Amino acid sequence: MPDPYAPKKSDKFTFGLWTVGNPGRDPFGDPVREPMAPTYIVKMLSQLGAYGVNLHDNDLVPFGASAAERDRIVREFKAALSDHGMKVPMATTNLFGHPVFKDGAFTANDPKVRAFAVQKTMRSIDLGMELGARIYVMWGGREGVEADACRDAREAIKRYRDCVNFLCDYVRDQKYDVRFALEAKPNEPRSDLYLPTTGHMLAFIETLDHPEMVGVNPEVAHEQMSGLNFHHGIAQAIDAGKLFHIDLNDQKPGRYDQDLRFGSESLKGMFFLVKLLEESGYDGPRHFDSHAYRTEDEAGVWAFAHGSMRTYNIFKDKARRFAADTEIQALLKEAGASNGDGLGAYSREKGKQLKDTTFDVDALARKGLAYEHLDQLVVDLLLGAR
Ligand code: GCO
Ligand code: MN
Ligand code: MN
Repeated sequence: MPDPYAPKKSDKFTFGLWTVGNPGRDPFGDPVREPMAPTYIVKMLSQLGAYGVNLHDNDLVPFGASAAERDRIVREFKAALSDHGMKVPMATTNLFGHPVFKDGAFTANDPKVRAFAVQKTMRSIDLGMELGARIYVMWGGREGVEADACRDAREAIKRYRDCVNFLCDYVRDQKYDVRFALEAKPNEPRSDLYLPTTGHMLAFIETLDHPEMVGVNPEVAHEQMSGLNFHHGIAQAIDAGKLFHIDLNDQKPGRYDQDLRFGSESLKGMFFLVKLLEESGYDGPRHFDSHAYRTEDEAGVWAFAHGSMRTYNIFKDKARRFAADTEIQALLKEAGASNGDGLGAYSREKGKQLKDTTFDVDALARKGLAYEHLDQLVVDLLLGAR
């Protein structure tokens, strides 16, 4: 019998080159795995059923490569994409690896560093366009501080805005068909990062010159580092029409950015996330921004990649079962889960009527909501006891 959870191209699963290509270096230890060529990653991921790969400029073209070298690398990479039927839906810029970015990129105090960061991003957007990307992610890797004395935080926000506005105009001028997705993170690698959550990003976007070109790329681990409920943030991004991309992984609370395999820790939270994505009609890539444990060899990396996609598909199936489960649905109906009856628009008459209405608040307060039972049914469903 074919595996019902096997990943398929139509599932739109993508991985960063930097994710499966992560050699397992950490602040305390050296790499434990050999580097993998991007063309090899493309082949292997395609065989596993992935739809595409995403990249930072320097995941593909080394920092400082000559124009001729760049063109050769890109040519070979494009050939691999076409040989293996793989897409590059998203591209991004590495604005954190080189020491020049030690004080940040768009927010750095030195205007030459800010200008270099914008130049690097423009070139990296060109590369993304050449590879067919339609989403451009901006993650402010080192846009933050250890010493808050170094600048007024309002100045940092203003600098970040100026750079994003400049890049939006660049893209418009080039007539590139691409949208930007901003990724928030509260800390790491800096002590504190500016624009730390998806909510901050959503508010910031409205202050841009072209807010319609810019949305968000929320990451599970980043919001969980802040102690937030990830799927609530996603619901708000969807509600605002701003969920342009998503970084799936997992995270234990109160730790460094662990980038764990999707769904390996927060079973219930990730179930509700997948349910939301699937039921909302989100049709963007399901991108995994995570990596295999440092204990793994190459076989472990592919087990990690396969497991990420498989878990997503299991949750998708569980979401279908949740919707088809008559007991769960009856409880939801009883609880008024979809009852959106509201007051409607204000009128003086309606306001007066409402003020004069008498509510039996004790009766309302007495009513049990049966959420314990409902939640247990979800647990049963997730644990396979239903
Ligand atoms: C991290 C980030 C990055 C970004 C990537 C794309 O915490 O390291 O999540 O992986 O998503 O750089 O911009
Ligand atoms: Mn990410
Ligand atoms: Mn991350």
